[in-house]
Amino acid sequence: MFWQLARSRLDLRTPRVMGIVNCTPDSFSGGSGSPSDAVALCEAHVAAGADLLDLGAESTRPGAPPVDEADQWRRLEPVLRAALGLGCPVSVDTSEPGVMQRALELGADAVNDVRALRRPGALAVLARHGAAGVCLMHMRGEPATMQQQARYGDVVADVRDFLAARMAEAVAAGIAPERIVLDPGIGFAKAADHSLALLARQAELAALGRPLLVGWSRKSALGAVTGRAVHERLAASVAAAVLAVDRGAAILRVHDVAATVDALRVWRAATSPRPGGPQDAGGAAPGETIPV
Ligand code: HH2
Repeated sequence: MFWQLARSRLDLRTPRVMGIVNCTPDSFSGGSGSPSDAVALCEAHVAAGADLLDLGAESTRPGAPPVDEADQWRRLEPVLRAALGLGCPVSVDTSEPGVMQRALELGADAVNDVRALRRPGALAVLARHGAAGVCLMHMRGEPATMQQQARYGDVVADVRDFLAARMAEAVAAGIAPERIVLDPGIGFAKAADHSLALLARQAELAALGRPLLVGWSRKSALGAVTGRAVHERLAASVAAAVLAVDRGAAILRVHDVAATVDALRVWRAATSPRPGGPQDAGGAAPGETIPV
């Protein structure tokens, strides 16, 4: 299993860590301040072992105001330019086709869209950029009002059907399946129990046949379970991350890279065949990024 990105193929036989860089003043767990602060965070994430960076310029927390294309790009461009030189793939977290276009022209490896390419023109931008990756995420409505739409008969079936339909539409538009990863959208138009059901039954989403990217980091569902405020959710975030990879998630979108990388080392040590051990079948070592 791999994810085709603009400059590489990301080997997903081992789970990967995506470091969050919010170039925003108002993200739910705090923004990065100035562009130089955001670049410093990119560097810190890479030093801590991030496999990918995800740059966003518009908060999607419940109630967040929209940020237009020009303002998103003003926030993103200097950070993206620097991040692209750090030696790891960079995705841009946006739903705005104009921002996708500019980011891909500058060399971004992937687009991460919480609206799953539903804005007019978004599918066409990705179809034009032959190799760039895309993450399609489940959400209902818009961040400002999405929590009013957190009503489901069977949330897992709804999310699965939505992701299957968005993937089919993307493929029909000319986006190859190996460019796509899928995300259930933890906390997006979901009450805590909905998000927890998506973790409990994550295998039903993995059955869609594309890698799963999940973002549990500091989310409110973890606050509901632990009673802790946003910046006290590290242990809960790491626990959810490990459970998610144990149930087949391929990419973890996180704020706390170093802690997640350590937790994954323990998970891997406990679950992987050892070289020369009884289950070692030989072959290539997982975890390599293969240049295009
Ligand atoms: N969560 C957030 C933003 N983008 N993208 C994907 N694919 N999956 C997620 O779960 C996800 C996402 C919200 O987290 P954060 O970026 O930290 O906050 P904000 O949107 O307030 O900037």
